[in-house]
Amino acid sequence: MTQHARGTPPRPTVRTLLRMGWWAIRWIRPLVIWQAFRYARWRDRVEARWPVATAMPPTSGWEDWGQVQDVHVHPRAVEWVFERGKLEIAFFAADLIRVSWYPGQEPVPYAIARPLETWPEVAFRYVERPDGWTVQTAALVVHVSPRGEVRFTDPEGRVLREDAPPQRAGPALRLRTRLRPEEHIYGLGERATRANRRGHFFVLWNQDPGNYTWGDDPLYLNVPVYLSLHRNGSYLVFFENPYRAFFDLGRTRTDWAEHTFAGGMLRYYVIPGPPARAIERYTELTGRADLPPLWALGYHQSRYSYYPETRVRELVATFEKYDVPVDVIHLDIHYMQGYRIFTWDRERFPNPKALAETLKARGIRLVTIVDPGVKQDARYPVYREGLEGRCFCTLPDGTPVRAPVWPGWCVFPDFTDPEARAWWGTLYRAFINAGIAGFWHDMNEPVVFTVWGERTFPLCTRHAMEGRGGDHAEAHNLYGLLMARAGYEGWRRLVPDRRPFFLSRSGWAGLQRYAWNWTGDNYSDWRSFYLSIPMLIGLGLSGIPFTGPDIGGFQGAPTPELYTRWLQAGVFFPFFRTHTSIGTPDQEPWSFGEPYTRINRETIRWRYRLLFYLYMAAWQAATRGWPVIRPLWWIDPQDERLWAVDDAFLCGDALLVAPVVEEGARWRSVRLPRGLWYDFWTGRSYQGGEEITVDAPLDYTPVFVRAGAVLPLIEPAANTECLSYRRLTLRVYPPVANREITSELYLDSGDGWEYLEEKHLLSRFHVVRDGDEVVIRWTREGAYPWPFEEVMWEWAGESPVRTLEADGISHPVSEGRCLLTRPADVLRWRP
Ligand code: MIG
Repeated sequence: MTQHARGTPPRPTVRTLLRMGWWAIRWIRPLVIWQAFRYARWRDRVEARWPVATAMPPTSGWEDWGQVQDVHVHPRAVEWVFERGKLEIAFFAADLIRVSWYPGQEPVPYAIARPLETWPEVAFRYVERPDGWTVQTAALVVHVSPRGEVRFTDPEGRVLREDAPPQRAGPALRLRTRLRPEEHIYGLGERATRANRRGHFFVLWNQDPGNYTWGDDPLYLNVPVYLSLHRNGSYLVFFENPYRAFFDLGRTRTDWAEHTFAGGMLRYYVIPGPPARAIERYTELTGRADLPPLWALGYHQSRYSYYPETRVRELVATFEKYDVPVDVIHLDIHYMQGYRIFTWDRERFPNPKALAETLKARGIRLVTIVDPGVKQDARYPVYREGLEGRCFCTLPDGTPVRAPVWPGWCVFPDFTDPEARAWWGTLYRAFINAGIAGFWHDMNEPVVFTVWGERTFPLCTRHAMEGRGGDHAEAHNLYGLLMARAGYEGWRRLVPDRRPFFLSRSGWAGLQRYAWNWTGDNYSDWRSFYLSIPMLIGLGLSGIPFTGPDIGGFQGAPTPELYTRWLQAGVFFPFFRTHTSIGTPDQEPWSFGEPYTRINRETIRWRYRLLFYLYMAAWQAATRGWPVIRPLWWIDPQDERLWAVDDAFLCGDALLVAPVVEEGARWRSVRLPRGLWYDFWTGRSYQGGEEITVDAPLDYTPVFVRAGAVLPLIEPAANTECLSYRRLTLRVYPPVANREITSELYLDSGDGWEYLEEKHLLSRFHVVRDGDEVVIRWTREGAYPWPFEEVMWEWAGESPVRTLEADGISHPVSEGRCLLTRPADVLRWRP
């Protein structure tokens, strides 16, 4: 058992302390370290004065709800009255139910995008049985026993999940769930471990781990949601409870999961069904991302920090000199005046607007970092305004909560207060007017500097919680989510006609509605590169599709080879950004000399060639909640051999990416899902369902294309502002069997909201083999005009084709290619 499980506060390891100490001495001013010492003392005092019962769950005193006394059936819910409380099961949809055990403190529904009232009524059947009661919808049967066991089965009677009678001790709650021997578990937000979470112990408490590597837990962003896969099927469960929680997923007892919450209510949603469908439902409940502006899918360059302005201009010039595409440059904390958020250091950046304009003229955008801490400085308008508006967090007696961060003593907005959020949303105005294209939220776990103890606010800090009131034990995990919400809503008011771009380090369930996420302060080593794959898979399965690691690693310096390999994998990550820490060597695509510069340039150019492919995956995320990065089992959940794969992933519907995560490796093996696959680089086909070994020269990372796919490729460009719409290449990977495979291609103007009013063009390519021929039916919907002048059709099959018939007219195919000027409805490839 860990310390956490025994109920004592998490204590950093000696290693972390040493690491943090060294970091602090190097980069934090001595005065601020002194403040961190004073903060720690003060925090201990106020926490002793206002103890919080929900700081940590107790180790003893657990009791259950007793026996069922009575049952009530309502139009959308069934209620069981127990000796010590009640159980309510509410129906959102046939495959979405909510389980609530009362008493308990109702959550403020920050995660929920679609409340119960907005779902159509669900038909369900209620049956009394000798061993309890069942309620049944078209997709799920729930059985409740007289002592409070709850069992979920599919309509055929296969057991999906079995919960033991829950327990409580004071405000704390505990639920044990039986695990099947082969059960695999995915999700829980951001985790530094394998994609399968089975057999691990997790803490759900957002925190800045300093730097992290495999096994460190928790990190910045926790989501109490997971997807479970076993031989009877799959389901998703989401616990709507933001308090500190411990999930022991079969570590202490291999066949049981134990979920312990320090407070709140035992309320969870269960969604049975295949993973893609379950995530669609989960994101219908908790919301989906907006379609990002197209430029956000381009390449981003960052470091801690690019300054002054001349350095930024030089950086842009160097991108041009080396002919490396780039869309976005990120400005880290040194652009500010003494780390005061929403200000500029006028010596370093004399004219931000002019800078943004010249960059924009070259197609490049600026994103600036924003921290939640507001420097305590009477002459600083943000501080004064926030104070006047009573926007900052306070203690129960009204004294402001003050803690040191980069600027020294700071106060912190209470993002659980709608008025504070509204005020905060206005602060971006001047930056938006200066041409800043997006915002990067950091330190929002929230984290503060302290010499000992938890690096966050005192738990007795008060929060508005939309007026109902609460403390930091409840609001902590919501802080990053609500900061993102404040920024996002501010943007939507200030900039009605452009899509927002927010990047957030912390978050909780529903973050996808407001922001992208990057995985924080990793290391420049091979292990951390490897780790980024299961991390992104896990975030995607937690509903957060737009994610990426610091490419090349944050802390330390990557070898040239590591940087190149990481960048090659990054082409397929939704968020494609190089970032590095302060005091590290240059980490730009050309920083490592030849042949790396040439390879890195080509790598980034591939990102731009694949841009509309990625945009399509982004559109799927926005409309269905599907992750962009998917585990291999996504397309074949029954194939158990794929359940534990961590070193390869699917990007969108058609591509399987097998990054080279080992130093010096020039080949690697990969287990392909069943079906036919094509090597993207060599064109060679492979029968899936097997482990194969392929070449992986330094120039590229192995990528495979699913048979039946139509892959859109465009000409690379310096950035998304200067994309050429002269030619679209559609590469056809012929299928073997008679099964129809559908590929999608989504196009619109790349920004703005017109796409919501049909101003988009959704193409579907239905590909099927018909004897010797391959037939493609191409349907198009939406009012956005086809933007390309010509389509180069490419045949990626191994057997030769001689003609391509487009709407009845034959065209010769030469070397597998055929140039057409217009879209067609039916195409036939003929040998
Ligand atoms: O304690 O703003 O994760 O990306 O460069 C470091 C400086 C604070 C942490 C972020 C990192 C960023 C850095 N920040």
